[in-house]
Amino acid sequence: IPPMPAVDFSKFGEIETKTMSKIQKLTAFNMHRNWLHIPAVTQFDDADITDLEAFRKSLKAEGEKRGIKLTPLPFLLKAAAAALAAEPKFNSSLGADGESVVYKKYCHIGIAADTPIGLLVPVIKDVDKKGLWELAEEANAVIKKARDGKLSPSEMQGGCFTISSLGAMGGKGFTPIVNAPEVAILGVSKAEMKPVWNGKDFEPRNMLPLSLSYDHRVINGADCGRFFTYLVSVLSDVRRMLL
Ligand code: CAO
Repeated sequence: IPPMPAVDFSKFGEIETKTMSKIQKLTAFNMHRNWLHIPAVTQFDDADITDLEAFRKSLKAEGEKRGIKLTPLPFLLKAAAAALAAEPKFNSSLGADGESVVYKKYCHIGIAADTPIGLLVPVIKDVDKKGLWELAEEANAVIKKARDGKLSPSEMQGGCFTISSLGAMGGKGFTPIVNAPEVAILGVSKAEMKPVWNGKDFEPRNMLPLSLSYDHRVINGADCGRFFTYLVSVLSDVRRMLL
C-alpha cells in the first residue's frame, strides 16, 4: 500500500494535536486490518417495526416498575439470535488456515457502544437463552460499565456477531466494518414513519433501516438474502421470536 505523505497542516492555519487514547489506537488498527483482509459486501433492508414499537411502549410501565429501560436493542438482540440459529453460516468464523469454517454452537452478540474513551464492544453471552427483560438489563449494565471505563477484557471477548446501532443519533444507513473474526455485522439506523403500500392504500408504518455487512469469503449473497429476510420477518412480527 503506498504510504500517505505527512502534511504540515500548520502551514495552512491554526491547529491542535491530541494524542489518541489506547482504545482509539486499537480501534484504528483493528478497523484497518479488517478493512484490508475482509472482502465485505453490505446489503440493505427496512424492517416494519410498527407492532414491535407498540409492544415496547405497552411494556413501559412494567419497565419502570422493574427499573429497566427497554429500548429497541434487546429486540434486535433476540431477532439476531433467531436469525443466527436459522442461518448458522452467520454464526461462524473462517479457520486460521483459511480452508475451514468454524461453526459455533453458542450465541454471544457484541454491542458497539460509543464511550468517552472510544468505541467499545461489550458482548452479551447466550442471547438465545435469555428473555427481553434479562437482555435489556444486561445490555444497560454492560453499556454503563463500558462508559464508566469498567469493562474487563473478558467482557469484550467471544462475540459471534455484532450490532452497531446509530438509531438514537440518526442517519438513513451506513456500511459497518465486519468485526473479525466474526463474519457479519448489523448496522441499525433511525426508525421513521413512512407511507407503505398495503395493496390498496399507502399506510403509515414505522420503518427501521438496517444494513448487513458480511465476509464474502464465508457468506454468499443468497445466504445473506435468507438471513436478512428472516431477521426482518422476526422484527416485523415479534411473535416469531418464540418459534
Ligand atoms: N430508531 C429510532 N429511535 C431509536 C432507535 C432507532 N433505531 N434506537 C434507539 N432509539 C431511541 C431509544 O428508544 C431511546 O428513546 P426512548 O428513550 O424514547 O425510548 C433513545 O433512542 C436513546 O437510546 P439509547 O442510545 O440510550 O439506547 P440504545 O439501546 O438504542 O443504544 C447503544 C445503546 C450502546 C447501542 C448506543 O447508545 C450507542 O452507543 N450507539 C453507538 C454505536 C456506534 O458508535 N456504532 C458505530 C460503530 S463503528 O463506528
